Amino acid sequence: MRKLKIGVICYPSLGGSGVVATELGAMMAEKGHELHYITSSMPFRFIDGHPNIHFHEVTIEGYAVFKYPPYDIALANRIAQVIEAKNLDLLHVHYAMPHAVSAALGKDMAESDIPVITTLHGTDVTILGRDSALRNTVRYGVNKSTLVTAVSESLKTETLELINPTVDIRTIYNFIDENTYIPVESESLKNELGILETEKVLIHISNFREVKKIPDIVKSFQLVLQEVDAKLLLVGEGPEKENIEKLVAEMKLEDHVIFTGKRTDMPALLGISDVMIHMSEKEAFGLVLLEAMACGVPSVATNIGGIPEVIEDGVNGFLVSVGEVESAAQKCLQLLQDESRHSTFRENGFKIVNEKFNSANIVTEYEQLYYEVVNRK
Ligand code: GMT
Repeated sequence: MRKLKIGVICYPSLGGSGVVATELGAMMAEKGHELHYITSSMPFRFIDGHPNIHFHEVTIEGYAVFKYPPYDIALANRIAQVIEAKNLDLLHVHYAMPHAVSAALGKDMAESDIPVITTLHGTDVTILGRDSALRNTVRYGVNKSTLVTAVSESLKTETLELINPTVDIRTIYNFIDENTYIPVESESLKNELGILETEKVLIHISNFREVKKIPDIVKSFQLVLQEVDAKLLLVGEGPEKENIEKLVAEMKLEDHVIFTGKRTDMPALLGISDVMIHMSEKEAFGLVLLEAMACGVPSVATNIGGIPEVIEDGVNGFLVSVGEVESAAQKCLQLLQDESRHSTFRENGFKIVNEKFNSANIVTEYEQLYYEVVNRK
C-alpha cells in the first residue's frame, strides 16, 4: 500500500481531542505516512523534528474592521494552501466545530475532491449540536465530510438522533500510548505535593468546565474524608477553577484538596493515586479514565454518555448516576478500604486497555478508513 499524505486539523491546546489527534498522527508517522498539522499553534504533544510530521501555522491579523478575527476563514485558507502545496491525499478533522466547516471551505477554495474524515469528540455534537445558533453549521460540516467517526457508540447514537446526518458514521474508540501510560512509582512526588505516606489519594483530571461537575467531586471527597485520611488532587485548568477554589475554602477543605494546575506528568500523578473520580454530566468517552486504567487506577464515574463503554460497573470501576454524591463516596471507600477489590479492578483494567482499547488495533482501524476514502475517490 502506498503511504499517504494526511492533513490534520485539531485543537492544539489541552484537551482529549487534541491528544488523540497528536497521538494518532505520531503512530501514523511511525507507519511511514506523512502528517501535516494545520493549526493555530504547535499541538502540545507534537513530536517536533520527526521527519514525517509537519506543522503549518494558521495566522490572522487583527484588522480594525473585525470585531472578531475570522479564524475559521483563515484556517480554510491555510487548508487550501496546504492541500495544493503538499498534494494531500486526505484531511482528518478532529472536532466538528469549526474544523469540519473550514475543511469543506478549504477544499472548495482549492477546487479539490480530497476526502475529509471528521472525528466527533463529544461536545461538538452534544452541546453545540443542540445550540440553535450553531446546529445547522454542525450539521453542514458533518454532511460535507466524506465519512464521520464518533469516539463512542453513545456519541454515534446521539449524533444520529440530533443531526440525522446523510453520511456514514463509524465508531472508533479512543486509545492511549501504552508506552507512556504505565504504572509508575513516584514517592518523591507525594512528598513534593505534601501528601503523607499514610494518606489515600483521589484524583480528578479535566478542563474544569461546568459539565465536569467538580463541586460533586469535592462534596463526595468530604464524605470520604470522614472515613479515611486522604487528599484530593484536582489536575488541570479551566473556567470553573475559581468557583471550585471558593467552594473548597467554604467547605474548609483547603488542607486536603490540592490544585496542581496544568501538568504534563500524568503517569506520575496517576502513580501516586488510588482512585480516579469523574462526575461529569456529559462525556462522550472520558479519555482520562482510560489513561488512569492503563496506569492501574480504577475509577468511580457517572453512568452517562460513553463512560459505560470505558468503565464496566463492578469490573474496572464503579458507575453512579449524575449528582449521586453519597453513592460516589461509598464506591470510593469500597475501593480505598478493600485492597483485594482494588487489585482485581486494577488487573481487569489492564486487560481491558490491552484488548478493547489496544492502540495498534485502533490506529489500524483509522488507517483502513483512510485507504477506504482515498480509494473511493
Ligand atoms: O468537549 C470537551 O470537553 C473537549 C473535548 C476535548 O477536546 O477533549 O472532550 C471530548 O473529547 C475527548 C476525546 O475524544 C473525550 O474523551 C471527552 O469525553 C469529550 N468531552 C465531552 O464529551 C464532554
